[in-house]
Amino acid sequence: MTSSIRNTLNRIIHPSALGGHYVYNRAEEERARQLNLLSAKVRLLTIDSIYRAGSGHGGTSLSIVDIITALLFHRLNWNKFLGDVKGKSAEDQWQHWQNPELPRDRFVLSKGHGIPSWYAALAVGGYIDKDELGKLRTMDSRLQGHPERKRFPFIDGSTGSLGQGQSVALGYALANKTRGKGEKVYCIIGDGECNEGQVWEAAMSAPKFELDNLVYIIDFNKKQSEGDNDDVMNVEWLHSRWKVFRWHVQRIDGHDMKSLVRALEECDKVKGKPHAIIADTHKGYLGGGETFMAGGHNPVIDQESFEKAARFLGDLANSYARA
Ligand SMILES: Cc1ncc(C[n+]2csc(CCOP(=O)(O)OP(=O)(O)O)c2C)c(N)n1
Ligand SMILES: [Mg+2]
Repeated sequence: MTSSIRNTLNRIIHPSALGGHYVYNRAEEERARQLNLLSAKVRLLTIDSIYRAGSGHGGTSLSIVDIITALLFHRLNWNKFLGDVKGKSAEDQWQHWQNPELPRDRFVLSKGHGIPSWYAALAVGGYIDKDELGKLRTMDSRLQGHPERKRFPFIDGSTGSLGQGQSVALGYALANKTRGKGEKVYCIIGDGECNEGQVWEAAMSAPKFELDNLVYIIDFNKKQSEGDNDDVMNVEWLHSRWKVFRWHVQRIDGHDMKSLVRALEECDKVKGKPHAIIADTHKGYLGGGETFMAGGHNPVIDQESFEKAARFLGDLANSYARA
């Protein structure tokens, strides 16, 4: 199939093409402004930490910053836990995190190579010290290049081997439902990751157990490490595939904070089915229509690119702060 036909079909199945147009109220606009401000800060710290480390997955991390910001600062019910551990020693945080009685949602970053943006978001929220970001990817640091659950709190799955995080998330959701705990499980998946067979085993199982407490967010940035999805293994049919597997499916602009918040809230309303949010994103997205280092997967960040992006993000943050 030629890519122009595929693009046309893609537009037809996009909810906005079906008249799914929302009118947002003032409170929603204001919340989006605050979240966008946080997003710009998270992007800045993400790039800064990768620049200082000398390596890391910049493009990957930047494409999910808005999703991560909406989850951490708006959606996850971690307020009690995070309030209790803010400013505490690493040891105290760790003890607290391990408490099985602690009621809290779960978060699994299945595309584990995007973890720098999660560390950055935790630093923006004040849950870890900003200085610790300078230890990204260093020996014995808690902040490894892929998430390690047994080394660092705030992580519910050690990931990096693509295709496995969905199964971990599904296990949490099943356990939660069985125990009637009413907590939600969120999992971010790469679109290239959807080439993995294990993703579809999880996709098949969740509806059987009616896991409406499970939310997969697919980072549909159209690229993977080896190039464009279309050239590696086509996943343009993501939307219909999740539907066929009997999931509640939404497709949104993954850089639009209002759509993200609305889609996450929509998941509370639909019962009896697991939820897939297909978020259209751009690899290396900086905000305001700009892309960092041509959306490269894991480019080595040179000083000029870093400084240019830092200036841009500083201006962007100021514009949200003033608005
Ligand atoms: C099982 C497995 N196979 C291959 C890899 C190597 N790998 C790392 S990132 C990546 C591409 C992932 O693409 P996508 O899920 O679209 O994430 P993005 O790069 O867009 O963030 C691959 C193939 C891996 N980490 N795990
Ligand atoms: Mg991708």
